[in-house]
Amino acid sequence: VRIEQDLRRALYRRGEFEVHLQPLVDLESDRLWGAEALVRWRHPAQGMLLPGRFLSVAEESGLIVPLGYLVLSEACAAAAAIPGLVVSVNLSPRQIHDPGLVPTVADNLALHGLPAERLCLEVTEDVLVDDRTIGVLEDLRALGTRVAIDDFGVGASSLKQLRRIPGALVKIDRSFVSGLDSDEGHDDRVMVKALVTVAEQLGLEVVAEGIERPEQLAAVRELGASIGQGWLLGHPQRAAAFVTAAGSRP
Ligand code: G
Ligand code: G
Ligand code: MN
Ligand code: NA
Repeated sequence: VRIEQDLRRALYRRGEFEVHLQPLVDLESDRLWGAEALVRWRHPAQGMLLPGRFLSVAEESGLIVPLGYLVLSEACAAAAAIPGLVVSVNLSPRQIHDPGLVPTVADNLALHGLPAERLCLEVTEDVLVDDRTIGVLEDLRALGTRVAIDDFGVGASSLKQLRRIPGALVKIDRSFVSGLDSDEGHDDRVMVKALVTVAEQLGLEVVAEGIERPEQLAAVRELGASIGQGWLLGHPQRAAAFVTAAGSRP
């Protein structure tokens, strides 16, 4: 209850939440393709809190809905300031089921003058087993936004679900990427290769997450992932700093 009150105050009275952006890099051209929006809580006493510390409370209390709209708005504003950039925003189950989601996405695109294809919405594969979610994703795609399946390969869905979301980006969970450069990485290589093959057949793009070392980058490239994300390619940083840095990128 205390953290919930804290959260409410931080959101409505103190403006303590901020959006950080982490680069998504086109692995063919090495150019900046997009950025994932990651929320942080600049807590006055506890310093910078990562989502692991407050997301479950936000989700259970429903505060994730207004917090999510704040993230959406800041993410769209940042993307609109960087020519061609795609911004990717995470959606929790509660957000997906909020009746205001689709109209609010449409409002934000209009308000920030952001073309719909430059907004991507990330859901985890677990929510794909729910028909209601698929309906919402179809409505979002009808607006023209992109959809990404986050943390793919570790959840409760199956490869079969991928057919239900044409055009999606598939973000391979970082647990598959972490072992790619080790001697024991054979199974992970097999798995990533298989995912890329399935994705290609279905017309989906593959994003490799959690790239920390050059050997992992080389491996995901060779295995055919088209977009990369991870500390090697860039850490999350405050949206304003990201926008400034992107302006001076080659
Ligand atoms: O950096 P990291 O600790 O930021 O993120 C941890 C988790 O929090 C990720 O799984 C990510 O999907 C989730 N997350 C980060 N930002 C948001 C957000 O704005 N909304 C939702 N629903 N989840 C987020
Ligand atoms: O939404 P998702 O769970 O994919 O959120 C991405 C999470 O992964 C965030 O917590 C982000 O900070 C984290 N992350 C991003 N790049 C790396 C990386 O290279 N290594 C690790 N361990 N975590 C990363
Ligand atoms: Mn994500
Ligand atoms: Na992820």
